[in-house]
Amino acid sequence: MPPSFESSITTLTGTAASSPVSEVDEMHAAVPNVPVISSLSSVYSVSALPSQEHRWASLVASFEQLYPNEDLTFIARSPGRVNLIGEHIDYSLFDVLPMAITQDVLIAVHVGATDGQIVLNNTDPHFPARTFNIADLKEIEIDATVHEWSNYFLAGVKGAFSLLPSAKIPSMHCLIDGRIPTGSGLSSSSAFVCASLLAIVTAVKAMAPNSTSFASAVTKSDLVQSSVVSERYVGVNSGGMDQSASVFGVPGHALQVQFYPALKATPIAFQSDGFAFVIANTLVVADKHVTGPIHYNLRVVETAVAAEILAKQCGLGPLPIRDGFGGTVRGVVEAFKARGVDATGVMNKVKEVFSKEEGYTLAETAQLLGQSELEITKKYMTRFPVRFERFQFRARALHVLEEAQRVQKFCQMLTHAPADQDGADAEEQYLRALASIMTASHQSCRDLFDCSCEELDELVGLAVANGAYGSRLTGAGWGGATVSLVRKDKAAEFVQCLKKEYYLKRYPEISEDKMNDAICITEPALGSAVVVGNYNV
Ligand code: NG1
Repeated sequence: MPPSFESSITTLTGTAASSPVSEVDEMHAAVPNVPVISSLSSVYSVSALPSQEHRWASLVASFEQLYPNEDLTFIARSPGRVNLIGEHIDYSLFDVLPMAITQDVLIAVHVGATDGQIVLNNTDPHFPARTFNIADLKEIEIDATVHEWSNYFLAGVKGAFSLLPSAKIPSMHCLIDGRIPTGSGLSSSSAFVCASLLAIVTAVKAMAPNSTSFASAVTKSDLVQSSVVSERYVGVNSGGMDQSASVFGVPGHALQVQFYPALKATPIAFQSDGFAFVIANTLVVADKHVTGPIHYNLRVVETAVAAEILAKQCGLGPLPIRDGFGGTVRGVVEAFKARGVDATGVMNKVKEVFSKEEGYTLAETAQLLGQSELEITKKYMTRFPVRFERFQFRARALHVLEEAQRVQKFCQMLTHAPADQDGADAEEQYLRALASIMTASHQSCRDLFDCSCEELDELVGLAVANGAYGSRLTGAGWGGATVSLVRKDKAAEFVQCLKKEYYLKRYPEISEDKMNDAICITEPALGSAVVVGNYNV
């Protein structure tokens, strides 16, 4: 098994790292850097390579056409992710199990023009070109209320300045090519922020005096931690799963990402060859930057405030806080554990403290917390505003606790697949057991966390009816994609069935290309990388 990558959690629970890159390198001498790669075959799997070679060649050709007098210095890449299990628990600091996928964001960069500008072009014509003066960047404000594509790059700029406070960002002329559908639950936004931050740090490093290579531009853990903090500038009170998966991804492995007591990503190899994961996009765009106040950001508030109330009502004392924001359910579990109360005991406490199944008004919340409504609003709902009638503390906390247990069980099972000699029956039972955990996760997301939607439920139902062992929404939900566990030898047939029964029924005009983008058999892929040199093979 490849080693796990560990680093201090301080920047996830505090502000972004603030050490110059040389110090960062020394500090993390034992922590792997983002790789610098010279060949596409190190980035993509054999099956993905032909179409990726074509895509990269066309990106390079477009770059040369756009900037005819400028060399392509490097291409920064960060992939999306699919989460196998562990939904909406990263911001409560519980483990999750995502894997990086082939679909990614590429930023082709020329470094070293003398115009003092960052020029951003996008291969997608929906995203018009943008230019920024480098002199303005340090003070630049990101208006999170405006949905503007370049905000994600600017979030990367913020991250670069927090990582390298005295960095001199050089002129960068960029062409961006993103292949993760937005709002699909596959983390296009985090991949873009990670790729942007990586591109900027790599450019700074490339232009630094005495720089001889691109190596050691940034450690993986610094890239993750700064990206998490940076993405919050775009208006989402983000957890850390997406950035961890995007950066730490290992081909052929899922990643058990831990946030407590320190950020750690442990690759888990799939022990059985008999199954595959299929991602199917509902094509319902889940735009959490728009719906944050009633969906994602509200859930972050509900779970944090639920934790604070539990601590107060059960006399647990002050909880360690995440990001200056509030306590976490993980903090509650740890405090109870120290008092000899196990997970079932904690669930009983949740039911006892939050006995009102209909939820809690702000006034009732204030009473439970012993704080004024104004104090609560200021602390939890000002930087990331939310709208609600009643907080659903009981259902949210129960989902978090149960989902955390499902992740542990799923990880244990992944590492203990039946051996070949155990026979086909044993494997069948194994796959069924794995999948039942996924199905329970979907039910909990639907019923307790209320983050599913009609189309997700329909796709999950169709998946199971068409032979998937199990299926669930992946990512934030409210639209986006599902992930299904299927037999490898049945995966292609399964994809055809869903095309017929979901896509062609709901979207009769849909093209074959669009369907192929929407549903695919996925493989765990490499995380972030800088590619320099040969962009063709
Ligand atoms: P997506 O699917 O990218 O919206 C979001 C969060 C994750 C995690 C999941 C739910 C961000 C950038 N991503 O993912 O951290 O909380 O929802 O499990 O906020």
